[in-house]
Amino acid sequence: MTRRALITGITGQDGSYLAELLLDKGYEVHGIKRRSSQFNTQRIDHIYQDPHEQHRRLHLHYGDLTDGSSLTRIIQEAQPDEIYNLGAQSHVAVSFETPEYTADVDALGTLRILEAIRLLGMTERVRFYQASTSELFGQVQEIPQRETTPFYPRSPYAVAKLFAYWITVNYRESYGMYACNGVLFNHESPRRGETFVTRKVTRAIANIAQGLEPCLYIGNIDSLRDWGHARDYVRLQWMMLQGDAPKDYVISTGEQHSVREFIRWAAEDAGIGLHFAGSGVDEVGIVDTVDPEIAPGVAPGDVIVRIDPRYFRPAEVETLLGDSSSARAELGWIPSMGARELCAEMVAADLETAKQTALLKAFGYPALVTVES
Ligand code: NDP
Ligand code: GDR
Repeated sequence: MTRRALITGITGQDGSYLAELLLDKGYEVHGIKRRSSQFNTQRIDHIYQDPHEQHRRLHLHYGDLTDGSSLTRIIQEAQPDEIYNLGAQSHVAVSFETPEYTADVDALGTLRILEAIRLLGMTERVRFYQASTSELFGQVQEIPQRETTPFYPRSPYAVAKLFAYWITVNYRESYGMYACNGVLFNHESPRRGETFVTRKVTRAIANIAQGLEPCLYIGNIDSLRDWGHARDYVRLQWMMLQGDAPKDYVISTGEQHSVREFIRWAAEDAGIGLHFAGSGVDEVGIVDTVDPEIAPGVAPGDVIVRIDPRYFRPAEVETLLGDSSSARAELGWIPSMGARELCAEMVAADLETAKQTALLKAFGYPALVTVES
């Protein structure tokens, strides 16, 4: 029997990697996408299957986590064995601007799915994965953070995810559902949204190296995070639904680095030696050395990083470091990549795009075709 999975948030970073993984494993994959005035399926275009194909295994449905009836309809149509709830307003800073919407999508959206499963009489059939987050730890009560560390959320996003965490536990305990939380620490990739800090940095540094942008404006560079690769983390999401009993796990690399360190690595990978000078909002990143082959757009002495307080948050999560020893011991999960290698992969991808853009800008389309062929 072909197994069926439904992914909310299939057009996002994790959704796209998870869809790839499940298709590779032979699943029939259903995904929920939102109506948008522009195409929003770029991350899954490479696995897209034409709806006119008879034997396709990827099916996209229009729906929204704020629209309970659409969720019920899709679950009824797709008849999934596994549901991965990855859809969310996932940007912490944006959640301070749109707290009510964030709660609607991230907290009530989770409840709507669980309730649809229950009302459709599918509690015994469906296994449910909830995308929980290290942001639940917020103002950390213990270092490193593990499954038993108390939560202290510090943003509307994190508070909404706290509700989602507990409603998932509640449906497991009340209705005997196979429902579990993956408490995932930050995970990134070349597909990461452009406004999250790692991608913002790798994209801007690549553009600066190619002379497309003068400067990276950034917020709190002292913030400490435990960054892993998204591909490793979606593998774990699948593993969590294959067990004998549902259980919540913390997932992390166990390595911690600062935003400042990440910026320096990205510059290094883009052929730029960089040092920081000044302090507070006057701190800047200055170019020391340049490899002109990779970074023709900058010169020693250029200031290419500046602090902009508009990126500070009303309440910050200063430090996160995970202890994922339970997942490693019980599920055999091991991350394949640490933050340094991850940064190099992201810079390489963004440099490729920046080089193409620079060529297009300088010589037009024929030059790009000549270089690529
Ligand atoms: P993304 O922001 O890349 O993707 C979010 C997805 O949710 C997109 O497909 C988006 O659609 C969809 N979405 C947003 N709003 C709605 C809505 N109202 N109805 C239906 N779908 C919606 O996030 P990631 O892939 O990085 O993260 C996946 C999940 O994991 C999220 O729930 C996130 O909060 C959580 N998480 C992420 C971590 C990380 O470091 N990446 C760490 C811990 C948890 P569209 O493409 O149209 O915008
Ligand atoms: P985070 O990720 O808030 O941890 O949430 P993000 O990359 O947005 O921020 C990480 C840290 O970097 C600091 N920072 C900046 N952040 C952004 N976005 N832009 C900036 O210019 C900037 N300058 C400094 C932030 O203050 C923060 O301390 C991510 C999301 O994927 C969530 O959905 C997920 O739950 C958590 O990771 C785990």
